[in-house]
Order: sequence, then structure tokens, then C-alpha cells
Amino acid sequence: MKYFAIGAVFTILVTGASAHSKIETTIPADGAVLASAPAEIDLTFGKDIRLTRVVLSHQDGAAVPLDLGSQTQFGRGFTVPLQSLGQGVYRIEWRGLGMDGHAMTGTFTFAVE
Ligand SMILES: [Cu+2]
Repeated sequence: MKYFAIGAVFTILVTGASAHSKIETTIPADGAVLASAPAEIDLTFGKDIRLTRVVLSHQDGAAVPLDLGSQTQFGRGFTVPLQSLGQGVYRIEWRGLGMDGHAMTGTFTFAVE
């Protein structure tokens, strides 16, 4: 009986993790080095999520929240416009909510030469 209980808990944890949506691709890609600044960033997820916050920070500056506009519904793909960026390394941190109610977060970086 004790072993059964441990097995049941393990199964629930594994199921919870796999129900999570993962980020599939970002544009720019993580680690990309770009000759010119991108006008927007694209985030694509494996399952529908609701994006709640995207923050941009430059190596020399403070973090700036980006405007998600009307993209407040569940979806797989999001496009967030950027102000014109100068040179340097930028870090994007995003937060979202999966359909299963789990909070999700991730980061990626890119550089503008
Ligand atoms: Cu989840």
C-alpha cells in the first residue's frame, strides 16, 4: 500500500509537468547575433498560453516592460513590437499562464552588432 501511494504521487507529478506548454521558438533565436535591430519579437509555444508580461533589458540599462497590446487571449503565437534598439546584448524575460493554470516563465538573449 505504501508503494502504491508513492507511485501515485509520482505519476501526478510527471503528468503535471508534461501538461505544461513549452516555448517552441523565438525570433530572434536565443543567442542570435543580428546585424541590425529587430522591429519585433515573436514567441511561439507548443500549446496555447496566455502571455502576461514581457520585459526587455539591455546590458547597460534598466528593464523595460514591453507593450503586449491586445494580446491578452490564449494563443500559441505572439508578436511584440520593439522600440528602435541600439547595439548591445538584450535579454527578454517572458511570463505566461498555461491552460492548466501553471505559471510559466523563460528568458532568451540576443545581440545587435
Ligand atoms: Cu503546467
